[in-house]
Amino acid sequence: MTAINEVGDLTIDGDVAVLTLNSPPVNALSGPVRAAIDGGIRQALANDAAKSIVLICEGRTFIAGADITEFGKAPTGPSLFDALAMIENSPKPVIAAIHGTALGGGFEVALTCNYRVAVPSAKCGLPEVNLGLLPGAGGTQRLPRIVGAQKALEMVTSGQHVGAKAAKEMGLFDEIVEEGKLRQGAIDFVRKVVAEKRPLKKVRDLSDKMEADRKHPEIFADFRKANARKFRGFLAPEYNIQCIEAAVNLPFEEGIKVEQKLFRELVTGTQSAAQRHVFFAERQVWKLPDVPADTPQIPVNTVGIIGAGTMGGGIAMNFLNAGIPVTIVETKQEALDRGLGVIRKNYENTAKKGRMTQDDVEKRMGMLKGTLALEDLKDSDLIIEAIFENMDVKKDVFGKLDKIAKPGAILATNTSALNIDEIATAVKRPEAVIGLHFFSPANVMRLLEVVRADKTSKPVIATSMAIAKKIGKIAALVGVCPGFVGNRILAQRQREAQKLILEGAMPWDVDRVLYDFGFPMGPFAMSDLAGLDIGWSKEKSKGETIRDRLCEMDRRGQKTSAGFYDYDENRNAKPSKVTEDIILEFASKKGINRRTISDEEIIERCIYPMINEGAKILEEGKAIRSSDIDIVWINGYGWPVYRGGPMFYGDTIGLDKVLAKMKQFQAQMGDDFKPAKLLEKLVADGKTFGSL
Ligand code: 3H9
Repeated sequence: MTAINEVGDLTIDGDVAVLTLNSPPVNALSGPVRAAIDGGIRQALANDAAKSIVLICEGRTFIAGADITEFGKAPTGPSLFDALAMIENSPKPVIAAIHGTALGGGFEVALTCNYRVAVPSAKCGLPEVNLGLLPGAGGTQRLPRIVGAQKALEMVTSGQHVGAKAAKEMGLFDEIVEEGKLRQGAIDFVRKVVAEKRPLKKVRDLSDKMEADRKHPEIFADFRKANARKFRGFLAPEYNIQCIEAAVNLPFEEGIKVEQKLFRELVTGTQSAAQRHVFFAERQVWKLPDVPADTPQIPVNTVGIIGAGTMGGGIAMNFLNAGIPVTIVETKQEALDRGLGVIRKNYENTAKKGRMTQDDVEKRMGMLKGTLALEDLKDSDLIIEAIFENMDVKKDVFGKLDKIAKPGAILATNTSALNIDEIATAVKRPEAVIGLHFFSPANVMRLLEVVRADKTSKPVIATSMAIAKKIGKIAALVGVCPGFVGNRILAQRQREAQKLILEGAMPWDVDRVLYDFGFPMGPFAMSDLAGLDIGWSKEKSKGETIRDRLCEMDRRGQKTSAGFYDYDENRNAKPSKVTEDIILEFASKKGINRRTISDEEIIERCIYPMINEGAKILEEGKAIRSSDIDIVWINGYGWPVYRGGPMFYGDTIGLDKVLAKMKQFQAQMGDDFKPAKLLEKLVADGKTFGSL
């Protein structure tokens, strides 16, 4: 065995040179890994005994891509193109031996090899699009030459991982070898290649699929049209499509030039920077400075849920999907039956769409027990209260739970607004109390705010984070404050949106600007969807707000075909004259001199106070990191991924610009815009949220 460098070594196994890379955690293509490939192939070529070369990796995976941390830094060592040229120009066959995930640049390395051998559990893919990128090492030119344009388009714009069996069928893998016997399997395969004197297959030379696709230029227009909604706002999918188009229409070398040019544009742009930030933020969010990874956890084998309404039912489905039995409690048989019925209907709808079998439906329903007796939660390891938002009622429930729940059980509340420290005073074991704030629909939305109260124990926090992961959520640990992190920031945007429509904009102006910013919908369309009457009561309504007036007229949102907007029978929204008149009347009563409001002001008024509130949250220690706030807003409120979250966005546009506007607005409109101390300090120090 010869060491090439600190991450690669070469072993001559009879007539086969085996180049092994070992760069934990994922063998990413850092400078040393590129140097090991380049140097390893050179040495293998210089060794007369070696007739062929196997490229294999140690650890959990084959190369999982370029080293994302290197982007934006000065490159060291040979370029990836140099390393790939060594492989592709090798006169001896080079075989990639794949386990784990061959992704991005890693799969591009494999596509440059003459053959690919993999174990059954291996996967491959080009997920660059999820980082706002495109495969920049020949992947967009080689992939379609094997699978054709249509399949290549699907793969590069979705970033999907393809399993070994499918990869073999598509021609991406040449041979599947026994699990655990990859090295020997690859050596046997390459010996066969040499013995049979098979030609040195180069993917770049394949042309039949490209010639066939050239006769169907409509593939691209059709693909763009079919995916327009999904790709809205993102640059990378379109750039990926252009590269596949180049593969079909241009010679290989010309196609590579297009790929290079577009890759450079993306990698230096703000969208990819934002998406790379999100990639790392999603991994950081699980790391809790004062709750180490080895904190003891409480085994959660059974879950109790109090309340079978929309939230309780949705929460229950998460656990049933993960194979954890649930007991759900209601106070009345009718409500219980309704709740259980909704859960069954949701599952049956999924089955109808072919995404689950009827057997799966029955299995899940078989793990769900409905009851009217709170005592039935005495054996639950985790109990989640999901009743309506009333402090007295919640405290009463927790008081009762305290007497019923077994020692060590976690007592969680799904409150989105109430003070969890106060709820915890209702029990003699406040260390067991935590907030698990699910977002509606709870079985769909990825975000979970795990709310740590003053006395919550570390095992309870560690277990809550672990269980969140188990049920497929992304969890952010936050502290107790009004609205926690997500809704507290939302309140800023909502307040400004309401003010703007009195000052001169219309709801559809605000919605359009925020939709164009990248949100799935604006605040007024959102209110119509949710129902304007949430938290509104006919008896108490005094016509004091625009919402009061709309609800009083039975314009309660989409469900009544009218709210801020008018809706046709297909739920298409149209600006409403009625709403407009109400707004104008309100503004005039308040003596507001309406003015033209620019799109720019809508963004600044709605978004900058969110960034400022995020700074206050950080200052108060209610979120651990600014990137955790970004995770909350991306996964819970539809913040566009390509803008990286509110805090990253603040850094991108410049905190000095945000601060200057906040000060200007404060002078004009008062302390709603009072800058956070942290914002002032960061600007004074020339720092960003990302630098904290
Ligand atoms: C590319 O290839 C561009 C080329 O086309 C062009 C070049 C010219 N770099 O996810 P995990 C870290 S773009 C650096 O928790 P899992 C990760 O941060 C790249 N670091 O494990 C984490 O660190 P920590 C295209 C990376 O088992 C640790 O590894 N490739 C990279 O759940 C473990 O990660 C991709 O987009 C990287 N490329 O999942 C693949 N990848 O422990 C991105 C991971 O400090 N990676 N890390 O928090 C993945 O999808 C998953 O990490 C993978 C493993 C499926 C591989």
